[in-house]
Amino acid sequence: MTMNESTLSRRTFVKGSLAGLALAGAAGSTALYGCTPKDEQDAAGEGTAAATDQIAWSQCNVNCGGNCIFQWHSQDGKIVYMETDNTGDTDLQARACLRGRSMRRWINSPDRLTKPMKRVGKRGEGTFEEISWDEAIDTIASELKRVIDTYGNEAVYVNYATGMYSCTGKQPGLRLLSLLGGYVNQAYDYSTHMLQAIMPFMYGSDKEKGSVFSPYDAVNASSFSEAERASDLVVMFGNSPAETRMGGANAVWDFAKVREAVVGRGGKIVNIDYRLNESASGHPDEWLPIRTGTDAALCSAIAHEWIANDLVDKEFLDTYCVGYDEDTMPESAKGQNKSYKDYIMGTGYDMVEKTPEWAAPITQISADKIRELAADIAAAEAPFIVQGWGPQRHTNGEDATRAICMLPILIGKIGLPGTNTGQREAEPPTYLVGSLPFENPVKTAIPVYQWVNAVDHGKDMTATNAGIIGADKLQSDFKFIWNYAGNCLTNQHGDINYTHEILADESKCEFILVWDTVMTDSAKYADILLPDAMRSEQLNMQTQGYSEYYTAVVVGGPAQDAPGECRTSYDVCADIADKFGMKDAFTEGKTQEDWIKELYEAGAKADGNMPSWDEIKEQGVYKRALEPCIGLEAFRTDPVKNPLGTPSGKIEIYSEQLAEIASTWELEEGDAINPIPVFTPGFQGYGATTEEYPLYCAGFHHKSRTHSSFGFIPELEQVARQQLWINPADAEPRGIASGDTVAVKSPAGEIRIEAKVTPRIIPGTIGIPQGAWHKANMSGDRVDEGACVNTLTTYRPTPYAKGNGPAHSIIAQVTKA
Ligand SMILES: Nc1nc2c(c(=O)[nH]1)N[C@H]1C(S)=C(S)[C@@H](COP(=O)(O)OP(=O)(O)OC[C@H]3O[C@@H](n4cnc5c(=O)[nH]c(N)nc54)[C@H](O)[C@@H]3O)O[C@H]1N2
Ligand SMILES: Nc1nc2c(c(=O)[nH]1)N[C@H]1C(S)=C(S)[C@@H](COP(=O)(O)OP(=O)(O)OC[C@H]3O[C@@H](n4cnc5c(=O)[nH]c(N)nc54)[C@H](O)[C@@H]3O)O[C@H]1N2
Ligand code: SF4
Ligand SMILES: [Mo]
Repeated sequence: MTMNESTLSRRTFVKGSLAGLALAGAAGSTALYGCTPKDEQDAAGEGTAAATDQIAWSQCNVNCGGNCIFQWHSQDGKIVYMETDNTGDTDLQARACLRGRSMRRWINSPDRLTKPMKRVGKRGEGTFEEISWDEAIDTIASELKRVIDTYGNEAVYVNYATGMYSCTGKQPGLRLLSLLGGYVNQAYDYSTHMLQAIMPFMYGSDKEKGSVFSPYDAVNASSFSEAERASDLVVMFGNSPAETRMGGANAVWDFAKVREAVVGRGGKIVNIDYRLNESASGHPDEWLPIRTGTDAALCSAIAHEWIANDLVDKEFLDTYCVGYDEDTMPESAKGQNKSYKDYIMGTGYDMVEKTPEWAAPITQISADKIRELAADIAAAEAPFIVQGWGPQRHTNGEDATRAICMLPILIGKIGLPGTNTGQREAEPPTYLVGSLPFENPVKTAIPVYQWVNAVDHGKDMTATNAGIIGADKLQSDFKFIWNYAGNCLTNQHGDINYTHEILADESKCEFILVWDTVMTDSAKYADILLPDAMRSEQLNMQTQGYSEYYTAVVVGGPAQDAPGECRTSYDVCADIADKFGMKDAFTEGKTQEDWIKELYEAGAKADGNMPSWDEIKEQGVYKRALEPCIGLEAFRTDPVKNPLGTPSGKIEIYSEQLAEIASTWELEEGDAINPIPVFTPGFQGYGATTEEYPLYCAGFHHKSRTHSSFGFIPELEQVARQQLWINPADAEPRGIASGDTVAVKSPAGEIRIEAKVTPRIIPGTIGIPQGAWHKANMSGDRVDEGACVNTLTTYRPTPYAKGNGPAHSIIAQVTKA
């Protein structure tokens, strides 16, 4: 399809759309960012260029979750500028952030991949030769066939890759591979790995018995809009919507309203983070600095304070929970001092009393301050305790994430107006449309972070030594990796230097297919590298799944034709299927447009209010508001009628299942799985610093990129630079000033980065924005001039989740370079 077939002229658009363009001009935000050519600023569409100006709707489909709306303006088949959402109620406008608004620079970048390529140098070296689509498709098909025939379908793995959320994003590949017998599945994700694995033991995940835990639902967490409605104290643990939910209809917008409402009614916001993040920026009084990786120690001390002062809600704990104290311990653990209260009061587990004085040197928060926070939370009518995913992306993440949830549990502030369960604010997955269907015949799954081990020694990996799910063990090492729209082969995975060794060895993984739009670090490891048409260069549809008070579907495009020989993955996968005689099974006789229409119409039928296909193609956007929600409200109202999906149907502070796993799994030395949420330092966590690596180091999600996406756009880098956050107390003795280039070294590798000396970070911990592009000579010194934090992370999956905890748990040294 060329753009002319489906794009609308501006005049048609003005007539047919729900909201006129008058609002667009009023917003003026494109002009603010310098994207609107002067002669294009006529808001009503009556300007000189109107006759040739074409509008196409599309979306930002990167994985920040925002799915903000693009309104492309093209002339003569070429995008000239972009506006964002200006339709309907201003509260429901999915306005793109600066990254989204720079999408034109990505789409029209001279760095775009435009032709299929095959590797000619060593794997990882990045030397390629252009080939024809025929050769690329032949090679992929024959390698797939060879690997499946030789090793079986469990040798095929689709790598974690989040660069393209669209109803036709990665699905064509998954549908193709499913038709060919399948591939090994992923359990959990890089976002919520430790949380997603461990939380079901506490809040339950069994459909037969009750609800199924998800970090992305409106059942286990309350929405920010609920905090806005009724909370008088918001306590945030490692949660920064101003950095991680930046879009116009995203949590940052709602959080602004939360602050206004909560502070307005005399309440407070407390933002617990190792750095003064952007959400607390401008409100430094809200910041409570904590040493990275020690939230569980803080929460334990708060628990101690409440127990010592008789502030816990014993009735709630007895009725709704298992394992707070001896009264509700399961039979198997009774009389052994294994309860949570025993742990806190020093009569069980490590026999150490978790007083504020105990926690102070661990957390770097004074005992007085801990007592003050404990008193504030206890005094609040409706405390809204919420965690981002930073605290769980640590090597002790399984314990840290549950420890935070203990706060609302201990005082029974769950399922009530204005409260939250300790989870991240709700992101109700209200999907208005589905995506290209497929069913993978292989049921085996690996914890997603385990894939490098599966390449190296998959056949040795079992349920009890590697967390394999759905089977006792893996049948094969991974021999074929399919990597579509992801940079997790290296850049976004852990320990790039180690992963390089594994991937560069062609006797291990025998074939790597990468599909991207630019030459990323992961792309350098491709055997065949395919150039993808971007979503704004094809008909695109995606539903909003993350915003908490709004959902939408966007249909539109292309805004311009894709450059060079870029094709849609749907068409390419159909051609690969053809080599197996399965083209008809793959397409069912439908084009991509046919599928999108079918999926849209199925969604429209279910919703009732959605416009017709013809109308949505004209109007581009359909959206509707969602109501505030209270996590675990039904359970709170009637725990017998609405039990949780745990074995007991209650909140399991002590999990018998976890105790069983702890006693049967084979764990690495130093690893522990704990049936109750305790403070464990974790690998390269508290107490692990040495003379060689005297600092703690953590990453954070950065506003100038979405992971590594947008990382090559210089204008964005200029706005929010890749800098090492270091406190003056750590910088001064090292002779480091802001702007200096410094070397950061960890046990895994070394980077170069510019220093930002700032009191916005706690002393003793340094911070590095994650997602910068790895740039090192891998056959030389391997020093990473791009400052990718994964040059510094050590590949050691966490004890139970086998997850990416080391992403934020690093020890390091900094010196002037
Ligand atoms: N701009 C932007 N937005 C994004 C993304 C992006 O790359 N860029 N990525 C998106 C994706 S896929 C995801 S999963 C989410 C990620 O969302 P999160 O996982 O919540 O983001 P992080 O930045 O890792 O962590 C949130 C905060 O926790 C802090 N933190 C780290 N360790 C600790 C700790 O031990 N204790 C405490 N109290 N705080 C800690 C960090 O400083 C940070 O401010 O963001 C999404 N949004
Ligand atoms: N140390 C550390 N590591 C981390 C994290 C951390 O906090 N610390 N965060 C982790 C998290 S939460 C996540 S979700 C992962 C994310 O890691 P990834 O899923 O790898 O995300 P991106 O880095 O955004 O890579 C997306 C890729 O998709 C490509 N892409 C974009 N659009 C298209 C398209 O239309 N077609 C194709 N074919 N390609 C496209 C982009 O160019 C980019 O290379 O990173 C994880 N890694
Ligand atoms: S990066 Fe995220 S917040 Fe920014 S425009 Fe894209 S979807 Fe929206
Ligand atoms: Mo993520």
